[in-house]
Amino acid sequence: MLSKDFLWGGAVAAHQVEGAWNVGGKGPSVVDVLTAGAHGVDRQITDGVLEGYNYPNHEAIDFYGHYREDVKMFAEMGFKCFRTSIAWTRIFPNGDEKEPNEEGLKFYDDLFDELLKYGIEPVVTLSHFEMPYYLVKEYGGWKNRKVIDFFVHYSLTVMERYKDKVKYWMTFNEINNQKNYEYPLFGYTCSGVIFTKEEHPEECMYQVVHHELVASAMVVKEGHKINPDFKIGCMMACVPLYPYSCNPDDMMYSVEAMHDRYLFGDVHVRGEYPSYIWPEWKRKNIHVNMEEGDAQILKEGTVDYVGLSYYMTNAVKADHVADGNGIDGFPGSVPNPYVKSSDWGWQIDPVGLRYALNLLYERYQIPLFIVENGFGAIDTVNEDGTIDDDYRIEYLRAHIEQLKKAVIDDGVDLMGYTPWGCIDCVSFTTGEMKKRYGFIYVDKDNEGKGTLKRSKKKSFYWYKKVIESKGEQL
Ligand code: P53
Repeated sequence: MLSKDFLWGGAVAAHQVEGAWNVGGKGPSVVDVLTAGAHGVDRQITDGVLEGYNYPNHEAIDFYGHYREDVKMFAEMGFKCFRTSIAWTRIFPNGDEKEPNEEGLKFYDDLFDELLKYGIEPVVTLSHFEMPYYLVKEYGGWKNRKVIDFFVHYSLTVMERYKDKVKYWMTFNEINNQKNYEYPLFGYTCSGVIFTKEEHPEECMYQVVHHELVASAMVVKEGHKINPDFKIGCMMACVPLYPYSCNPDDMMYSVEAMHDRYLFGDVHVRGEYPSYIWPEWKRKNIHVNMEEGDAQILKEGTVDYVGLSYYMTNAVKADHVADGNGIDGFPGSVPNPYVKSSDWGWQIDPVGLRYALNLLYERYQIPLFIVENGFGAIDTVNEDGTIDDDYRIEYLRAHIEQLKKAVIDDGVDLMGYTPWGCIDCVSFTTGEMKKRYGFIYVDKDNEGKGTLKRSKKKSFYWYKKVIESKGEQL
């Protein structure tokens, strides 16, 4: 059985739920210039906020105005924790100010108080695709080493402010997304840089990542001084890459391809770059500028736990390493004939979750936390207003079964489980509303129309039972 302290909950990110993009002194962030797209239609990055475009994150689901009502529903499901992020631009609208914006700080005080009122632990991501737009325009995003100082100042400001309210932190959401440097959305949202516009895109990507890894380590180190009880983690998109077959070439290629996934966590957890990266950089003529003292900082700021998102696996085939990195895949990835896919082409593989947890725990031997998992699907509202999302229940049930095996049969130290988009929110990759993950339905469509009314789906009642029974009643 899972322990009674297991952190059952749900997850969102500020920009995907809050809305109020220019309210309370908030400055624009990188997602405020992202238009709506669809499956197969890329979100555009516009040059500032322009007339005549649909920017779905500007209003999102107005969690800013509805959080009391929403938190009450999380409490009704029995959440032990709730993962969200702080919008950097509510605290530092431009990013380079010395003094924080009090109104922004106050909002998160109120939100965390509301959660704690119900005994729900806030789990907070410091940077979830929301860096200030101003830092992109004026400083070139994370290419610029100065951004390290701005981020550290922001992080320590909020850690100091919420030191008695928030215990669980994560630095950068899915820092490894940007390894897919050929797809602009990822570099832009992780780091405020469009790598394809750079002379040596891959080198530039590693340079910004180095800055982020240093910044993360500084925050871990200094954060622990603010409150030694803080648990500060990293966060990685965990997409295990299976060898397509037992052909030794496929097997070996999957090992190589996994280096690209692991690199980020390896530095976060072990405090140094792994052995495989140096020959790779040499082969590719990549030079990353590191300053004296960086190695020391990385060593001193290793994380307390690994947060991960898990949605899917991919299979890779050595003789398909042709077409570069598409949005859905990795070089050499081919459909896995043994698993089905969602309407958005994400492969559904619950056993892959147990595999992922084993991989990471064998490698790092520090606690893991599944901070995202879930099923993006189109929901239909019945005439009486109910929503029968059995497909979502089925997905989550199968994944929880596997995570239990990882904990109970394999001995993985797992802190908790927070399904993604516990309330419907704006999809990150497509900007759509119709790609829904929630236990709670929000009346809003892709065009931004709707009353924003909240209602409970069938999965709401199911998840409540799951938590009540500590994962026994699936
Ligand atoms: P949407 C790829 C693989 C796994 C997770 O995505 C990913 C991605 C895309 O980078 O992103 C996370 O909304 C991300 C969330 C996001 C969620 O997955 O496109 O941390 O912000 O909403 C789901 O369906």
